[in-house]
Amino acid sequence: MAYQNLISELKDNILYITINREKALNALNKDTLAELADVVAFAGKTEEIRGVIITGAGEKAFVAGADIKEFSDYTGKQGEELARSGQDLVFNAIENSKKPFIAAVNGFALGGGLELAMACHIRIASENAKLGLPEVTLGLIPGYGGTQRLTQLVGKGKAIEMIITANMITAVEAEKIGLVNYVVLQTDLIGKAEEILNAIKQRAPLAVAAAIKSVIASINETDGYDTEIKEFGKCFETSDFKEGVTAFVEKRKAVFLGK
Ligand code: CO8
Repeated sequence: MAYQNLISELKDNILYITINREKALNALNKDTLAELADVVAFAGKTEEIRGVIITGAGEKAFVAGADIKEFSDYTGKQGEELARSGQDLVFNAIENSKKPFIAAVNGFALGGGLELAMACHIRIASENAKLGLPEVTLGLIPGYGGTQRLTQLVGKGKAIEMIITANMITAVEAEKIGLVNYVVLQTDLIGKAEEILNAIKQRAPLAVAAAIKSVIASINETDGYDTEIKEFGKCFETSDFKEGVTAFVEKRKAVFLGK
């Protein structure tokens, strides 16, 4: 697919998405968000895609936030609309996707950039990455789910501190508080994400999707246990379940078809 602000490439069942506005530190303007919405929907419905890696162009920034120049004269209503549509079409769509998304955080992940990383299922940061939600320096608060997802990931105390001080933290600090899963050299960043997705690619696709849905239900639904029970039951109806159990008994590697 040809996009103006993204590079998207499908290779070995992995969709690589690079946010490509390097001169603006990959800030998310409206066009980029629309393209992201499109590519996220494409990932969800394309069977061949087993996982997605999102990163930023260049070595300085993952995404330095929403495009400040674009919303500088917004009214409250426009701000609310932008936040709502962005959350629905991009951030929640990523979190609720059947495909695992990994954020490869290659530099600044600020504001909407950190929110994008937090919507992904797994985060890996390069050593030079700096993460933060600096919206209060602009007289705003996070609007793409940051107040919720940061709290879920690191707890109320750290989340409030990060949001109301607007201080950035290093990748190492982020790993310590559970905001990123791994910190690696920048040169190893995509390789680490591929290593994780290559492991996931060996697993039963429908079970992977059911597991993501059930974990996310612990946050977004009133009865996540019930979601888990239903998803657990559905797994028994899949051919992959029969294949997984048969392969175990026959002492061979399972071949999953996602059915
Ligand atoms: N938006 C637009 N342009 C940006 C952004 C951004 N978020 N970040 C950087 N840029 C641009 C700069 O304006 C500059 O452009 P130019 O060369 O034309 O002047 C270029 O990128 C390079 O940036 P700097 O010269 O500032 O680079 P530095 O190395 O000096 O500083 C920083 C790097 C620290 C990352 C700095 O650029 C910075 O502080 N950026 C802004 C970070 C920020 O505040 N992000 C949060 C934005 S608000 C947000 O994300 C809200 C999300 C919810 C929205 C809900 C809907 C409304």
